[in-house]
Amino acid sequence: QPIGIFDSGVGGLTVAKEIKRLMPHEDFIYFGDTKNLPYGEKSREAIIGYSQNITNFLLENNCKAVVIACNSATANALQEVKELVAGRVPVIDVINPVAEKVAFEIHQNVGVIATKATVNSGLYRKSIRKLNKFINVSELATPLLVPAIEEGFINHPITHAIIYNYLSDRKLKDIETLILGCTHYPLVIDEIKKYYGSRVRVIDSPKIVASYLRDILSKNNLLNSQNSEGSTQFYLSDITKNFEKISKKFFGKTISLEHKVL
Ligand code: DGN
Repeated sequence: QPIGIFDSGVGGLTVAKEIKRLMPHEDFIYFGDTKNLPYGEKSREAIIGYSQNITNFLLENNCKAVVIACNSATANALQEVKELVAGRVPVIDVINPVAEKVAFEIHQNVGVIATKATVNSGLYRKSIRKLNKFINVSELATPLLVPAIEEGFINHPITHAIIYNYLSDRKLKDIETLILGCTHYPLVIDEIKKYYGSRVRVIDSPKIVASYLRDILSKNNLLNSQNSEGSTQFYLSDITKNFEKISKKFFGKTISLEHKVL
């Protein structure tokens, strides 16, 4: 049985890649909702609807776990996705595993950069402070980053300028740790790290989510045997040049993309 992973576009690939690296014997179905992207700018109702449709598709395809590899979908639709799944398979999101880790580390001021949809939900702040109320959490919406990344402007002066502009915001002045609260952002993690040098620790969320997923699958006896080959199937609601370009960078030249409108 495959593991189902979804995002609005290429962002979830940063999570999928880590999951695949950690669990090479697993089969995957990746759904990129490129037709409805960007989720970060959409209403809560719209995000809930997209997430439910994709979850139904993953369940119809017999997935043994659903990974919401999108912060905007987690922040707005986690509860609804869980209700739809109704305990049939585990649902893994990208915010809670990170909040659980960060809440018990030594630092006082944590920053989060994310889309508007994620920042408006305040879910990072709530999840971290529920576990440790001595940590201050400052969340900043950085909406120009997703379109810049989707355009393929990686290691590009435009993205560089956007990053410098956002990270110099007063809200992030005293932070010791920065969470990349959008699955697209690890694609520009080197540029973000360059801004801070060693002053601020930048959290690699996909790694945390991947190991969280492995623990859950292992606890539920759901991991494939070490002999199985492992496969990945990609479905997109709109096949875009940009997805083709970035996904090839991640998964090599051979991947095939299937068009699927839900
Ligand atoms: N990758 C999504 C996230 O983690 O929030 C956002 C992408 C988007 O659609 N704006």
